Amino acid sequence: MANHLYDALFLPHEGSDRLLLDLPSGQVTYGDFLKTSARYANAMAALGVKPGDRVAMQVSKSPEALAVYAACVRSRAVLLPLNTAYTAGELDYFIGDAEPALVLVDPKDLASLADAAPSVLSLGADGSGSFPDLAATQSDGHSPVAAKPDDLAAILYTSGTTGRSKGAMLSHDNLLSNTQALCDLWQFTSDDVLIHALPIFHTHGLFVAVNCALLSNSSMIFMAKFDAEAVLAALPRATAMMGVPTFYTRLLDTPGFDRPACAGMRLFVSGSAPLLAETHIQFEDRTGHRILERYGMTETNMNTSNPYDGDRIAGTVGLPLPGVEVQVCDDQGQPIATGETGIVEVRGPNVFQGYWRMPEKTADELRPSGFFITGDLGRFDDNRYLTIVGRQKDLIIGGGFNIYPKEVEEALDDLDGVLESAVIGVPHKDLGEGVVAIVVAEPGQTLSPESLKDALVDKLARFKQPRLIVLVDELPRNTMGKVQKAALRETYKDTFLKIK
Ligand code: MLC
Ligand code: AMP
Repeated sequence: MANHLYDALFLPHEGSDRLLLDLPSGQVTYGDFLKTSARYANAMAALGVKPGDRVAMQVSKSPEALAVYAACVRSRAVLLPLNTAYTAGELDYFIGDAEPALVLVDPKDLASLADAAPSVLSLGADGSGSFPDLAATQSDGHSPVAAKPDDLAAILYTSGTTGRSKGAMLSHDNLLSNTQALCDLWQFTSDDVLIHALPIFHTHGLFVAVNCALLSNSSMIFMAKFDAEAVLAALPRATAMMGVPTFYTRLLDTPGFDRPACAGMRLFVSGSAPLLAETHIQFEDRTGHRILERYGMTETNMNTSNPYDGDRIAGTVGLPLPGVEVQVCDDQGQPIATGETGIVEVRGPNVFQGYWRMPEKTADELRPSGFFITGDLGRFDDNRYLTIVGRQKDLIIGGGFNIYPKEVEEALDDLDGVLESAVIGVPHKDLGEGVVAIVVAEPGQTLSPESLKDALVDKLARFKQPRLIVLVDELPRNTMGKVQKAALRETYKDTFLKIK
């Protein structure tokens, strides 16, 4: 029986003794990885997980966590990977909304989440836990469940400008078609060794990086998290790396990161946030490599990329990927002239199936013609290179993680003594953008930035918490009464430029 994604990404590797994962603690071959995934798929079936059911996972990055992805694909279950930084409160929402049949958590969280779903089991960073224990009793033979191109493979939650987070539904073919385009364009082959230092709960680390390695039969140096020294030490064994801009600025700050260190590398890819042209130039001066910048998002996978052969133009995100249509439009969705700035819209086999159980939100952002309204502002040059010039959506990107000001403002406004707040992103030397909150106290109330920071600890993931909280008497507003965020961004623009 055909399983669209499994047959392309995993099946060719069954029984293979080729290296898939190179870890500080040892090595994992493709064949062994797939046997683990078969045991996991059998364990899921034993727990009553059926095709189409959701499997949520908030666990540390490990080979076993990656095997859960493969097990979901072969079971036609829908993977719901969750950022390890999310607090219990944030997790409640995702689990309530997605109604997973199985939730996998870190062993330390097992007791508090025991009732969150029909089955809640643990999976630790070292591969131990009640889920692997159950899987150890299962057979390592498993026949993949049939899956069509449009069947769902994953739901990835992305925050919204207003209201609740939305689950972007990605099909088997959304993932496979994009992987095929990227592997081809970036010329991945079985000679490649990819440095994998990204988290595996987002599109970049899970789908762009892992799927490219799987499709090309290459190996990954699989790191629990990004650490510039560890990457430097791994470079002589590697050929390629994918990262967010912070990876590259941190590498440039690392002694010994130079041309000889990068001699065996053929490709550095950057994405998820804007790479400064200045970083691109500094990187080339230091290493001789031109970083290849590409542009994507959770709902669409990857949309554009600078070429592998040909001009990689600093400050641009390159050309539309083969098979992907990109247009720059006015508010009505009408394409505008080359050189003019408008809203980027995208159509193609990469574009998601809609937001989980949110037909209205889906209709707001996905046109009947199939074009997805990204909310990014861009402009084409005469050679069809796209430059992202800003965002129409009110979004902050810190270290490649998205932070929606509205969510932070709501958390602040809920606190005792807070009248209102405005949250902005300003340039940050290390993370690209850092979060600043400007807060007004209720009349007669005395607040301190420290007490507000403390009060947010259990409400928001650490990466969303403001780095600076400023108390003011009133927020600047225009004549319409709207908070002037541009003025606030100007006032606080230098806050994080000196510190790291
Ligand atoms: C960590 N911190 C962050 C943060 N990451 N704060 C804001 N934004 C972030 N992204 C906090 C930590 O909690 C800590 O807080 C402090 O910053 C310093 O931590 P650190 O140890 O220096 O950070 P580190 O753990 O090294 O993480 C930085 C990072 C990481 C850049 C390596 O954030 C990362 O791996 N980012 C990748 C994100 C990603 O994969 N995005 C892809 C999305 S998909 P304190 O104060 O407690 O010490 C997508 C689509 C596409 O966008 O196009 O790809
Ligand atoms: P996410 O919703 O986490 O998938 O983040 C997607 C957003 O990241 C996009 O809508 C863009 O705003 C931004 N993004 C991704 N890649 C780039 C890039 N190369 N340059 C600028 N912005 C980017």
